[in-house]
Amino acid sequence: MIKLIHTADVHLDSPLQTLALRDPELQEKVQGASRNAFTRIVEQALEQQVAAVLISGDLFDRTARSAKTAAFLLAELTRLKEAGIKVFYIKGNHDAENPLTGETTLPDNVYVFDGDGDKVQLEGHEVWIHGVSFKEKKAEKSLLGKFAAPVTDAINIGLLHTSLNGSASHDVYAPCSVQELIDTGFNYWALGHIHKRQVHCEAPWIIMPGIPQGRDIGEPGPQSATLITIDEGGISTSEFRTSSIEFTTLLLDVDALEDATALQAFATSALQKHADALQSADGVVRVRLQGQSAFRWQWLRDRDQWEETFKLACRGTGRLWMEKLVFQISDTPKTVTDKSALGELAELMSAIREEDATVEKSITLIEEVLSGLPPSVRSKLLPTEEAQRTLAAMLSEQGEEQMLAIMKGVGDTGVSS
Ligand SMILES: [Mn+2]
Repeated sequence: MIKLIHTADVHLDSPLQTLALRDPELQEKVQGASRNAFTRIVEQALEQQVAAVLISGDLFDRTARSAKTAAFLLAELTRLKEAGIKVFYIKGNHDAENPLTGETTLPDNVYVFDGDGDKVQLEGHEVWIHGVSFKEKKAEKSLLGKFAAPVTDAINIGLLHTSLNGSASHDVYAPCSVQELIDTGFNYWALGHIHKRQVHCEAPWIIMPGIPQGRDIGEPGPQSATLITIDEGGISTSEFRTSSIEFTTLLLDVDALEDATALQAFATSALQKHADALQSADGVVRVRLQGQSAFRWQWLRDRDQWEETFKLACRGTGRLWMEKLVFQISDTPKTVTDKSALGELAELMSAIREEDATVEKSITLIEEVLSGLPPSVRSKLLPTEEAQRTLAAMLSEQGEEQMLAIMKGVGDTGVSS
C-alpha cells in the first residue's frame, strides 16, 4: 500500500483579509493561518507515512516574499526529507516567476517540474508522477500536449494547474476539459488553481483539492487536503482538515422576532449553534439579518449598538469573530405604505437621489475622498465608471435609510405603531 497527499494553492505569504482583523487577538491567529495549514499537511504526511506530497501550483502567493517564509518552508520540507518523503511540485500562475525556488536550494527530496514537463518514477513503486509548470503568469493554451503518454502497467498521476473550462471567479489558465483529462489514460489528476474543492471524476480520479486555508469571506467553509491510498483494490481518496480558521456567512431570519430582547436572545443562541458546528478551531462570520420586521427602523437606528451586541455574542462563544453585520431587513407591508409625514419624506428622498445632479454630486464627493489614496488602490476600489456609479447609488441609499431611521427614532419608544 502506498499513500500520497495532494494539495495546491497554499498561497504562503498571502494575507488573510477580513474586517474582523481590527481585533488584535484574531490578527495574531490569522497571520499564521496559511502556514499552519501547510504544517498540518506536513504533520499528516509524517503520521500517515506517505511516500510523497504533491503540490499542484501556487505554493506562493507572489514574487516578493519574506526570508521568514523561505526559512519556514525549508524547515518543513526538511522534516519531510528526514522521514524519506518526496515532494513533487509544479508552479502555477502565482509562483511562475518565483525567485525563492529559483535561487534557494530546496532540499533534494523536492522535485520541481519545469515548463517543458517531465515524468518521474516514485522510487521502488510502479507509480509515475507527471507534471508541467507554468513558464509565465499566463497560460492561455492547454498544457496537456506537454504531458507524456501514461507508462503502461503503472499508476500514472498528473499534476496540472488549470482553471479547467473556466469558473465565474477565476480567469482562464491552461484550460482543458474533464473529458480531455479522462482521455489521457492517467489514473489520478492532481489539479490546482480553483480554491473550492471539487471531485470532478472518480474513475479516473480528477480532484481539485481547494485552498487549504481560506483567506476571506469569499473562500468560505472548512478547507482540506486530499489523502490518496493506492493498493491492490485501486486508488481511494479521503479529505483531512487543514484550515484553522473558517469564514462563513450566517443568515438569520428575523421575521418572527417581536422586540429587541428577542433579537438579542436569538443572536446569542444562533451564534452558539454556529460556533458548535465549526469544523476548524476558529471562525470569522458575516452575519446577515434578513426578513421582514416592523422593528427595522429601530434596529437600523441602533446599528452601532447591534454591531457591538453581535460582536460580543460572537466572542462569547470563544471561537467566533464577527466580520460584519449586514441588515437586509425589509419593512412589513404596513409601514411600506406609510402615509405619515416621514413616509412622504422617504418617497421624496428616494426621488431626489435618483436625479442625475444628485448622482453627479455623489460621484464628486467619492472622488474627493479617494484622491487621498494611491492610484493603485483607487483603481482597485473603483475599476470602472460603472462601479463608481453603483457605489454612489449604494451610499446615498444607505444614507437615506440611516437618516430616516434617526428621524423615526426621535420620540419613538421602541414599539412601532
Ligand atoms: Mn492559480
